[in-house]
Amino acid sequence: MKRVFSGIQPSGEIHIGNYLGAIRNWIKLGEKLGRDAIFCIVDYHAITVPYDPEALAKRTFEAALVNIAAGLDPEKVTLFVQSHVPEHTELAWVFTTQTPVGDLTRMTQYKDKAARQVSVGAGLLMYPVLQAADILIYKADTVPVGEDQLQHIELTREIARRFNGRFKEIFPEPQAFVDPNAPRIPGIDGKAKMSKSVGNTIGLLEDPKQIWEKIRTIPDDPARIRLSDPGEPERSTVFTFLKYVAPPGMVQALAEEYRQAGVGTLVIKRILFQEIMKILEPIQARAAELRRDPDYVWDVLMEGAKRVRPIAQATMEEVRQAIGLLRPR
Ligand code: AQP
Repeated sequence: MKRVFSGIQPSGEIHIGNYLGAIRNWIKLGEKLGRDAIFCIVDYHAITVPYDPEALAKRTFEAALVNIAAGLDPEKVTLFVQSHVPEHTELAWVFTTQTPVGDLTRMTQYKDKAARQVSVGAGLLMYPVLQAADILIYKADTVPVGEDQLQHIELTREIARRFNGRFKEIFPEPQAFVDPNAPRIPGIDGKAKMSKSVGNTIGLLEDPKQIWEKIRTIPDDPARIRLSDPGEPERSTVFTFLKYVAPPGMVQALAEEYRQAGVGTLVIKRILFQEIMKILEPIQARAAELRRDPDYVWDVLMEGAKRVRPIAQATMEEVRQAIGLLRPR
């Protein structure tokens, strides 16, 4: 592993699914790789679905702030905003011309998101092509993501392979890196995955009272109607969450009691709330500090873009020559 790249969309509040599935891994990789751990707030991706232009800049800044608050160390890694390095979209266009439409229409994320829209923009279809450009412009070999992104990373490999075969061997074929302990965090509705655009999230900076209200709604084993009914932890979304955030010994003991109807759901939900807040409290405290010093976040982002842009420019120049463009004299 020499260089990693990953991105996060400023399309809403960053949630514990993002944290457990991706950001936690980014922090670990940053410890190992330093500046070659490159992380990006992908604002051009966030505009592939309907969005509020008034809110985009603020959300982009917030996404950076939350990542730093969550433990991404800007003194070690590189963090920047996608639109500050315009070569990403330039490379995406080149890849667009080389990617069969059929490869894009079969993407699960495209199908899911398109189904939720009245009018589907072409940008939503091209989403994974831009993602491929984000990764390949830095010749990254590893992409730490949640399981939901595996199909896109496979497409990135195909795009690299196709380009290398047709023009010139420029790009590595990057590997996805999914945390086996948290590949896909479900939504608090117990369905699919926790997702900003579905609104089934627990935000990293959400008010604890609001978080508790949400935890109260997490579905329990539907077969357990009375407190005296034995429960099956495997059927309870409360336990699914608990496994991600509480020590295994604690989860095992609670599961045992639950099976014997020795503990009420509300008690387990209280414990889940406490365990989640143990993770979120330091993040929220650090975020409050960063809010008092926004210039620090600005400096991180400006410095990050300044550092990676020459890499992106050099790759783009290789690409322009490889595909046969007339270069200016
Ligand atoms: N529920 C999840 N479990 C594990 N990992 C997840 N990720 C997202 N949701 C989960 C991972 O977080 C990283 C950043 O995701 P993103 O914001 O760029 O896009 P996303 O995957 O599409 O996240 P959302 O919340 O579902 O956003 P919307 O609804 O706007 O598309 C990625 O590595 C992702 O795998």
